[in-house]
Amino acid sequence: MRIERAELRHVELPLVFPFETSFGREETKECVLVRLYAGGLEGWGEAPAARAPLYNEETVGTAWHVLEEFILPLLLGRDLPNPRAFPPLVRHLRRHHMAKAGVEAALWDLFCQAEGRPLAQALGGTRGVVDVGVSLGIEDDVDTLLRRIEEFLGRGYRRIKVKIKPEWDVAVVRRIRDRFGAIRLQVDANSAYTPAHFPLLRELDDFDLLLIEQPLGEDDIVDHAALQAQLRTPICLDESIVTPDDARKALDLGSCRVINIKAARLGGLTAGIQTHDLCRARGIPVWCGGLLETGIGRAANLALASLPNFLLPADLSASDRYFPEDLIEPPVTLNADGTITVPSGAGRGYEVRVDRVQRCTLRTTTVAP
Ligand code: OSB
Ligand code: MG
Repeated sequence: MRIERAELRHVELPLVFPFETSFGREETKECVLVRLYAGGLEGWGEAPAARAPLYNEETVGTAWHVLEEFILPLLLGRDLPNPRAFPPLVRHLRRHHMAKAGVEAALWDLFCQAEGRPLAQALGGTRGVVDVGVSLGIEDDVDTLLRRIEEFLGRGYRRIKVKIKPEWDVAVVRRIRDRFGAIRLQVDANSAYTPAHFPLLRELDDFDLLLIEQPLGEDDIVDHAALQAQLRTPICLDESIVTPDDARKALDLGSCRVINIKAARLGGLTAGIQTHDLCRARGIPVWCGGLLETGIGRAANLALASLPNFLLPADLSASDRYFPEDLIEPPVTLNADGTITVPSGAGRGYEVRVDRVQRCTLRTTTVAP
């Protein structure tokens, strides 16, 4: 299929409530949307780089720059046999994984539409519903967080993830356990701790958490191995796993027992599948993470999360957990049993509400060959 033209959009959407992690607080969601045109079809993808380089090194600005100047010019006017031909095309461009992932997702959407098949099926998905949870940020006080958890349990979420950081950890988890008992609970530190915190992190071992996500530095699988050896609770790596080969190394070292797969962090859906396959071959469970994606990015994550080795609940919530108004239709909804149904339509399986995309666009450009 010949890729004729591309459109980039820097969008900003209000969040239903602010999201605070150990690295900062977001009141709105910003990202770059990629729209590809080919043969009368439109493919959409999301590069979930944020406004500032806090989760990783990418930003809306870097993604825009690299997409416009380097990635899209390699693609436009070209005849691609399928989306798996895209990663080799951009392999020589170092990193910028979110930018690449946005284009790859749009290509998958295009090709699946052309073939009339759902994205999940093309990726190798094997289940029609995905078990999900909700990721909740740091709040001003524990009572506010407990009220949030109660609200989301009431909506039917059956797995809760809370963000932690030094001074907002053991006591918070204890209050959650005291209040809600044996719910499925996990924590995410986004790299907020150092080896000096090992005694404190060992205290978290008493709370039967599903996992402890990325406690230490994103560049440090060595100290994570030392910590995992002291814990009963599985460590799950997020930021540290940037390529499928990083997963191999972390597993060889014993740095974690679970891996969070975000196609955007890994450079695309193909790299996500490769990481999934590698973990599956080693008996390591994975789960699908999120970056507060709009419905466009979440549709791709949902399709990926339908692969067989996604064995723990995903950070994929209903549209109304994130936005007053999502960019897709129908919105993503939660089933009564705490799952989300994988759509059966061709491509991403949701309509893009271009009118809403237009309203939240801060900047747009067209790139042509
Ligand atoms: O570390 O998983 C993370 C959001 C922004 C940046 C990092 C992370 C997150 C989340 C959100 O936890 C999960 C979701 O999209 O629901
Ligand atoms: Mg994380």
